Amino acid sequence: MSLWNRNVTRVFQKSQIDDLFWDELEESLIVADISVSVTLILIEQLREYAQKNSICESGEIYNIVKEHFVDFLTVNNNVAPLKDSKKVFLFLGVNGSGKTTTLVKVANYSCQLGYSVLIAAADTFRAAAKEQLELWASQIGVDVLSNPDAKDPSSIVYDAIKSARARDLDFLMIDTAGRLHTSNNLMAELDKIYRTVSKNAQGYEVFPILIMDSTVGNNGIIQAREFHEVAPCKGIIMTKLDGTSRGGSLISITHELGIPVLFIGTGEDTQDLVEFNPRVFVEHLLPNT
Ligand SMILES: Nc1nc2c(ncn2[C@@H]2O[C@H](COP(=O)(O)OP(=O)(O)O)[C@@H](O)[C@H]2O)c(=O)[nH]1
Ligand SMILES: [Mg+2]
Repeated sequence: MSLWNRNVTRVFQKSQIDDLFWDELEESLIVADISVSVTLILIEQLREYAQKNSICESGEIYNIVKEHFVDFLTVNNNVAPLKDSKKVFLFLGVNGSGKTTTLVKVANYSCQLGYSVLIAAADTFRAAAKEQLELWASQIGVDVLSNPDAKDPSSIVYDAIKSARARDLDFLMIDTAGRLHTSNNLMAELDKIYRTVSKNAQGYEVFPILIMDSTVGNNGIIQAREFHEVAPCKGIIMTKLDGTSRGGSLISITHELGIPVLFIGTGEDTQDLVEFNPRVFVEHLLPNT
């Protein structure tokens, strides 16, 4: 049974709305990875709504919670990452969050839509990162630009942008090394990568994407804030939603930072990428029983 069923849904099994109900709801949301500040705002709005509309059945509140969640998750709904302009996508996130896998998925999806893509292997830390990328890229028929002698990922990024522009390609997708948002050196390196991209990407929109593992929990908002500060993220992709985690942390991240969720990852294959739909996501969190 998921955290959400065990906690949030259980609170609603009690039909009477009283002070204890609100306390339990508040606690259950925090346990289910909604940040404290977002939970407090939500509880206040719900209490006000219940009072104004003389609601005493918890079932009615259940549906209002869902509507609020859909609202919180609907950010810049018109951002269509794979349309309109040429882009340099920068895939960011902590180690193992799924950056490389997701990059290949997005590249594959872009190719299927008819866009031309180049991949830059700018993870100079992980042994065999380049080989992993080249193997996958060859399977989907996309070129990879790499440089085994380069120690500085910014130099690879620079060469890749030059190449994408010379070939007039639609998208450049840059794979970066995983880094902890708390590591100053690596975040400084990311800052350099981001500035190199921004300075050289004339004619391309710079599009950092934060890749987050759905099991990240409440730490997700802290991670997102730190990455967003160094390289303002235009989108989030949450991975591993095929597992038991429901990714509740996305609600506070989108609400607090205003970054839209673009896709979700639903497996380890190149095809396992789904466009994000706030309503479907919320129905999964809080199903109608
Ligand atoms: N089940 C599942 N596994 C995933 C998903 N995305 C990535 N992974 C796995 O997570 C692990 C780390 O992925 P990788 O792309 O190398 O992460 P990186 O370090 O951020 O580049 C690999 O074993 C991937 O197969 C997903 O959506 N679902
Ligand atoms: Mg990687």
